[in-house]
Amino acid sequence: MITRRNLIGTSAVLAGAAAISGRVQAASIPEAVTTTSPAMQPPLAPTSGPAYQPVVTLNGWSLPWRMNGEWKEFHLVAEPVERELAPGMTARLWGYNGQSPGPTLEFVEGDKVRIFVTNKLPEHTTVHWHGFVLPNGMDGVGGLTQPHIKPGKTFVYEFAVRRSGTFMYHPHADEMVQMAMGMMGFIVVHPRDPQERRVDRDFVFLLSSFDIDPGTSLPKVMTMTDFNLWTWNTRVFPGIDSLVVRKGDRVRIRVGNLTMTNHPIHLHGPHFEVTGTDGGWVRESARWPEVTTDIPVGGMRAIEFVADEPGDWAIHCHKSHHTMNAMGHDVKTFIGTPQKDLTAAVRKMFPDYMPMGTEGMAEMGSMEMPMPDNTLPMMTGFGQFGPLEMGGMFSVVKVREGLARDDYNDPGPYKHPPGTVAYEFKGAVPDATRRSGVPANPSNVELSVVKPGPKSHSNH
Ligand SMILES: [Cu+2]
Repeated sequence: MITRRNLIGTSAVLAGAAAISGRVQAASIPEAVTTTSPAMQPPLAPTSGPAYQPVVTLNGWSLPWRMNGEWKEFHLVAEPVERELAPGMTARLWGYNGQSPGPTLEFVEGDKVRIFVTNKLPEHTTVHWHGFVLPNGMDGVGGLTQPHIKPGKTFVYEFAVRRSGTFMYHPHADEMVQMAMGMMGFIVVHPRDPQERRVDRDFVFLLSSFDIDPGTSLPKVMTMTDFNLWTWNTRVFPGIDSLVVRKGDRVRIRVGNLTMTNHPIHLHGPHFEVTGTDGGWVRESARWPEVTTDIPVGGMRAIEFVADEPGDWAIHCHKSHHTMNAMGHDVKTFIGTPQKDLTAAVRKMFPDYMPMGTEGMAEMGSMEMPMPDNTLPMMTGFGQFGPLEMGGMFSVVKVREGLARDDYNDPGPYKHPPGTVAYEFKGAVPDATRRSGVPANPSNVELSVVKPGPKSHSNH
């Protein structure tokens, strides 16, 4: 639910804000629209300025703007926020306009944009427009290109948008802390001609990571690589929206990476082409098909495919620890180790001790174990056939026939045509036998070594 927050001075201005000369009147600030719901908002169709095909932000929304003369004006508020990572866990973060990530900004090639940034954080901040070519003084690097935005202050960024593509915004002030706290957002620049690079559905999400101890809600900002929550738009599976598409749709998915490691994003089913990178659109002749595309740190990728195969197709990071929720990384590996004796010994000291991992970790996917409040199971989420044993960076592309053009509602699990689901073999299974002639014991193998050198050729 989007609500409007009235800032001091707002109402007085709206009437008289026509004359613009690059410098704005102090009182002329557009409303800061805010929301706290993690529900995906429908795409925000433009009602002023040039037309474009809006994007869909997973578990997010796009920020409304106002036209003020030839300027498109937005208002971002940097502030502490609460974000539900998935039902059962809420994190205390910093973000923009009620949320982390902040709202998606949608511009059009050639737009002149003016972005008001109000700082309601306890420390100074700035905003860097990641990927944009703009006047150096608008680049948002605190200390280098501008004074920091002190708490309580509002700064104005103004620049012309030169090219279409996929971009991000984030602070460039104490960014180690501010990005670890969730400050980031997506920017999409649409082509001036709405028919150019047109797709039917255009999804965006940001990769971020947090280190939050089970039972707590504040990220540990000093963590550098050993994060325990790997998120898309600051949500973890099963809290991440499905990407619902209509069979036959041309689909674009844009991903930006603001974590401290790369993420190989893998899509089951449809093959895709990388059509955009940080630097712009990929020429058609230079595209190649992939099923996994690596999103580098600080990088952005746009992938596109035609949804011609109905089904529930997994899309996830292929680093398997990144499809887990909060987990201890210093746990010993016990596969194949009987823990019976050990368990008895440990339980004398810790009555609640539970042995794990003797037969792998799959048991974690369905077990109910006592957990502190405000945390999530390491592996979670259920499908129509059982536990998915996933968390973190995982979602599902749901390709369905006969959806309406703007229908993004979850259609539920895929109904497989009869005879198209993997099934149990009920016949007799013979014991495995070794092929004759293959020695079972390496020590029985006789090696005949031919030494290199002039003499070794005598045998040829
Ligand atoms: Cu990953």
